Amino acid sequence: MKRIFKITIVLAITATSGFVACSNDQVSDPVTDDGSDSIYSGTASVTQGLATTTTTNLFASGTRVAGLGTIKATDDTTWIVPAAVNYTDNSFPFASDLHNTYGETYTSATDALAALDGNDIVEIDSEGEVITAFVFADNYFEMYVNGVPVGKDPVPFTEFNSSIVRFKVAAPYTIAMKLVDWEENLGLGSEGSGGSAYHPGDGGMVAVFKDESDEIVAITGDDWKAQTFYTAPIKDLSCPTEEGTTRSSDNCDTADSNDGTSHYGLHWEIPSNWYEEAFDDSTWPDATTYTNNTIGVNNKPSYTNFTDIFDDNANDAEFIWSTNVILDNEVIVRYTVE
Ligand SMILES: [Ca+2]
Ligand SMILES: [Ca+2]
Ligand SMILES: [Ca+2]
Ligand SMILES: [Ca+2]
Repeated sequence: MKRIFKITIVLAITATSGFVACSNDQVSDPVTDDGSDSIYSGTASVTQGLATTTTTNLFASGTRVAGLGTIKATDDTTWIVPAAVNYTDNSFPFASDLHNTYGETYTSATDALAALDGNDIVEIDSEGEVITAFVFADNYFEMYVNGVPVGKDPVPFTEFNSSIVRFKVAAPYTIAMKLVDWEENLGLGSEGSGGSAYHPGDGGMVAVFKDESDEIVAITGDDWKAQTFYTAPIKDLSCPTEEGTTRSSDNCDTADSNDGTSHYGLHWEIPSNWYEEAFDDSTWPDATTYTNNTIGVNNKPSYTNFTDIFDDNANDAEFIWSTNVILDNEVIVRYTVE
């Protein structure tokens, strides 16, 4: 009787294990650092480890290396990291400098504007008004208005810079920006910092839009929309959560690491018409705001020279990003000026 009983137990365990393994195969279950199985439950494509470098450095004179790479996910999709950008596309105009240590470094917005001859103004509506945007992004932005490229950041990674973008448009109009928190360890969402080779850097973007009368017509804040499309590093695939369209990594560890080579990345496909006026962003999460201290701009002249713009007493623009300013590395924000 005992012997038969034992055989029965063994068969039961085998059957159970077989069922679990079959289930795991269907979700391409990777293995976490500690070797334990971890089933990812979200909607992203999951990558693990370092990407293959495709562009060594977009901006050779920059302090940190601004590379691009590709990486294949467990579902066989391939992703460009940290983001597909138009940096080398000559038809996408560069923004003008407010403060750029590789270009012009103005001490006031007035001086920066005085240096412009008008050729920088992108015309969207011939009957429109010239709008001037002041932008500081950690680290990189591409801006569209009504689907028209109006300005891209001349410095993809570091040093930190700030920019002016001017365009002629009639209200209402929609501002759409691709924002990238750049990375040194491509696909891993991290960079060297403070003795750690795998420090997850942070993002953040602030912008102020003024009309021809120098009146503010728009500022960044929580009335913008923000969605993340690339989140890394993820150390444990059980930490990300999703609720509605919100892709949260608030439960995930952001600590530095000395070995991030096995960390994961989460990638979501960007809608092809994300920059168009007609794109429906109504279901996207609202932007999350961050303080100057959180972003760490108080020692950066590209910010502090222009606090009369970025920290206007009566109408203070706030840094925005998606819900995780550290782990979300490619974010799209949108706002319609009525
Ligand atoms: Ca930049
Ligand atoms: Ca980051
Ligand atoms: Ca950054
Ligand atoms: Ca501010």
